[in-house]
Amino acid sequence: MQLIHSTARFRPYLSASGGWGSARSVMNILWREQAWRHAPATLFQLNKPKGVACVSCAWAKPAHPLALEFCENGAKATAWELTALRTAPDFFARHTLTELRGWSDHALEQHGRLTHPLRYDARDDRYRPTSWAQAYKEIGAELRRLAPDEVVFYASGRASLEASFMYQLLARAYGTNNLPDSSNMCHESTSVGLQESIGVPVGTVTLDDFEHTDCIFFFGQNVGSNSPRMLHPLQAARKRQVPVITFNPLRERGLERFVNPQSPVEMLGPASTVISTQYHQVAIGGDIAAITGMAKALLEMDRQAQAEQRQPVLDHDFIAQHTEGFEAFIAQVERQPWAVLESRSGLSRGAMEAAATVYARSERVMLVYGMGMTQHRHGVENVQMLVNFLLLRGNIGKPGAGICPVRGHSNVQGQRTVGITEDPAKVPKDKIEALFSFKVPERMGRATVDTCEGILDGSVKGFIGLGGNFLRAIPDTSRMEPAWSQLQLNVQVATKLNRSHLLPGTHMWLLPCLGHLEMDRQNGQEQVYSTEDSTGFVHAWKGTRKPAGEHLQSEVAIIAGIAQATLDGQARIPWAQWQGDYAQIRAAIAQVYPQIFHDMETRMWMPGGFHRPLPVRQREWPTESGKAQFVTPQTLDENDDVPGTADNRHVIQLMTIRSNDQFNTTIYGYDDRFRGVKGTRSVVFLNRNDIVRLGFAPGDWIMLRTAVEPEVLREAGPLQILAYDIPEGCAAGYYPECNALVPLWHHAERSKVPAAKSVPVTLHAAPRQPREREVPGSDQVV
Ligand SMILES: Nc1nc2c(c(=O)[nH]1)N[C@H]1C(S)=C(S)[C@@H](COP(=O)(O)OP(=O)(O)OC[C@H]3O[C@@H](n4cnc5c(=O)[nH]c(N)nc54)[C@H](O)[C@@H]3O)O[C@H]1N2
Ligand SMILES: Nc1nc2c(c(=O)[nH]1)N[C@H]1C(S)=C(S)[C@@H](COP(=O)(O)OP(=O)(O)OC[C@H]3O[C@@H](n4cnc5c(=O)[nH]c(N)nc54)[C@H](O)[C@@H]3O)O[C@H]1N2
Ligand SMILES: [Mo]
Repeated sequence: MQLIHSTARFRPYLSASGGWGSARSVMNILWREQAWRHAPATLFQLNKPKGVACVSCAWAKPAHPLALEFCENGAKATAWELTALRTAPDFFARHTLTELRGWSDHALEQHGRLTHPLRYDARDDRYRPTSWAQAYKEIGAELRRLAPDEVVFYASGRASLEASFMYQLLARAYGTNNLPDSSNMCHESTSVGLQESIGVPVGTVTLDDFEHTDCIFFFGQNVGSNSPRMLHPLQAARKRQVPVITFNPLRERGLERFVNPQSPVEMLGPASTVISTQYHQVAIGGDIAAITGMAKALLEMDRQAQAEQRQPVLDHDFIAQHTEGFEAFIAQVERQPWAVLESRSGLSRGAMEAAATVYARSERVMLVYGMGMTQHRHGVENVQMLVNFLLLRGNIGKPGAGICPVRGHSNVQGQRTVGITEDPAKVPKDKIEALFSFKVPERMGRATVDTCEGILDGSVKGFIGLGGNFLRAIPDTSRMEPAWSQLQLNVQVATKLNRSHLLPGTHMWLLPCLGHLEMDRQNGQEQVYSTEDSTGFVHAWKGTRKPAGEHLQSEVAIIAGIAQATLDGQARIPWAQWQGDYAQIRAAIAQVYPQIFHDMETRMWMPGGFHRPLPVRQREWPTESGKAQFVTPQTLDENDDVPGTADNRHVIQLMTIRSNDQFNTTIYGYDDRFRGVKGTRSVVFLNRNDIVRLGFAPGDWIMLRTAVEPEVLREAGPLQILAYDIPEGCAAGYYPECNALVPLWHHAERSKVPAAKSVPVTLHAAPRQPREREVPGSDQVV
């Protein structure tokens, strides 16, 4: 059920991103979470060398941080974790799970931190407290009853390198490579696409590059809400007159204007920094066409320059020496008529030429991108098209240039580095086998979509979740929920209650863990842990706050507990010793991955962390042929399920996006300040011409239905229509409320990232207008 708040309001937001709006928003959440007393001290330590890891995004942590190296959303995430509110056993004595299923995502998490290990009791439909020892013993027994390939080990991208390394060893020693993770719904298109194009699965840009670049492109990434700390280096670049060229269907405020909330001069004065110097509102799924257009313009400029005996526009030496596939790519570009590129991208030829002109003038170009590129049917081609564009002028492997995927969770990139992957070929099998005396299973494991398929057909019977909110994050909600409650074993390690915990199967445990801001003592010693950020830097961190409860265990301890109860002697892994001293886990990581993690114990404390080796930065390409690859896209449409023909004009492409008041499925509140929405998430953003053409009016309540595979009814709503500045034929709605609309099979080819940014939908009048405050469980603060 949707939340309809009595004070829903829409009013365009006129201010810049950052500024007083940001400061106010931080104060509100500190107040609501009753975190006034202790959170500010933690905020001062965030993202500092020897400080505390922000639990929010994966953006880089500078060696020379600002006085306050955190953003509005990092502060919200901090307050959310350090809340004084608790969800203790007395809460579960009062509420059955049937009742809690009626609560909103916001109300569930807002109730506060989990405090006790819990086991579901079907007799009275409640969670009851249990002891850790009992929980491990019973979970171990259930795991031994199941066949290893019937169980999956999911990880959300927050767990530290230490916990992640142990977790993949647990899965593999148990006998399976079933290691789905949140990046399967996120940047897997990057991992697949970049690996093939340049030979590494990660981005090439570091913070330093922001200081040397002379042009930045942004594709499908909402910096103001989702990686706001990047606005600081971006603002510095803008002050050097570096042009920023953005491609995004929405005019996102963070990409338009910014006021640094830490600068008194900016806060008190009228000036904000203009971020984007060109803003192209590309149609959803129109980026391949837009980049093809820019490449076409560059080719024409290059020919002209050569004819006039001026310096060529393309970097022909680089292309000849370092790349393959250029001719095929160029032939494809030349075949596309401008009229087709204009209609597919939704941009004029002039707009594409204007962007190409700035690109041609710039010597060091960086390209930043996010979910607007990866979450499409052709998400992998999208990523590869970005690389093609950079290769045309040798913009990889020199200072100030490169590709910059903006990762999500704080350690999502690092998890993959230390072995969280379904593919056994991607882990150093021989080293693991020699060190830990067990055979790494050979069978390919399940990633996220395969896991969902297995839950649907019954072949996945057990689910261990190391954080996250799997059931809410995956597509096809109405098909997945009933199947989820058929699991025989479900173990969730979490800090807060969420919907994945509320549909128990036969045996279900909810295990509360320490948050990353909290002090982790083992054997009387304070433990530290480490993460890898979005730019490939590895940092050490330490939690400093008093834990939210005396019964919480660390993720490392929980993994060790389950492992010891499950594996008898199948492997020689010193679980108990590791739990007592995390430095020993790091020593093991360094033994398995010496090139990246050698001398980790000292290097991880360097200001700014240490960088993993990235040969691509020196133009060594670890691809099969040793060259970077131009990969010719097979189509101009990022989503070709519903052809854009005249009889399909009632079909609209929906992207599911984040508000400024959420972290994934964690909903802090109901305002999306930058987009002018207040007090509700039950809206759909539409172009005014589409609204009228389809026979509706702004303010009408509608249901959205998925237009592909119509024999299966997939529906979301009721949602209120909001007339918005978005290209025709495009719509936006919020994730996770709209996840029911995304068919499970509607994912990127090859990476299987759910195509959450392009769901073909149709609009239908809602059967009734929802009543105000239609929030079950509204004893909660909303
Ligand atoms: N505060 C906060 N921070 C977060 C998160 C959060 O939820 N809240 N989530 C974290 C996680 S896990 C991740 S992965 C990242 C996500 O951060 P982003 O990558 O910014 O993801 P989204 O918010 O989904 O926004 C995608 C952007 O792409 C645009 N877009 C959609 N479709 C297209 C398209 O076809 N072409 C183009 N060019 N643009 C398009 C949308 O308008 C939107 O601006 O942020 C991380 N940081
Ligand atoms: N339609 C649509 N679907 C999407 C997306 C989209 O843009 N559109 N985005 C996708 C993306 S990019 C991602 S990354 C996924 C996110 O998927 P997940 O990572 O699975 O989901 P989160 O919402 O980040 O998980 C929130 C929960 O994590 C738990 N938690 C918080 N901190 C900790 C901790 O320190 N330890 C442990 N053990 N638990 C903790 C809390 O209990 C909280 O309820 O969703 C994906 N789904
Ligand atoms: Mo993500």
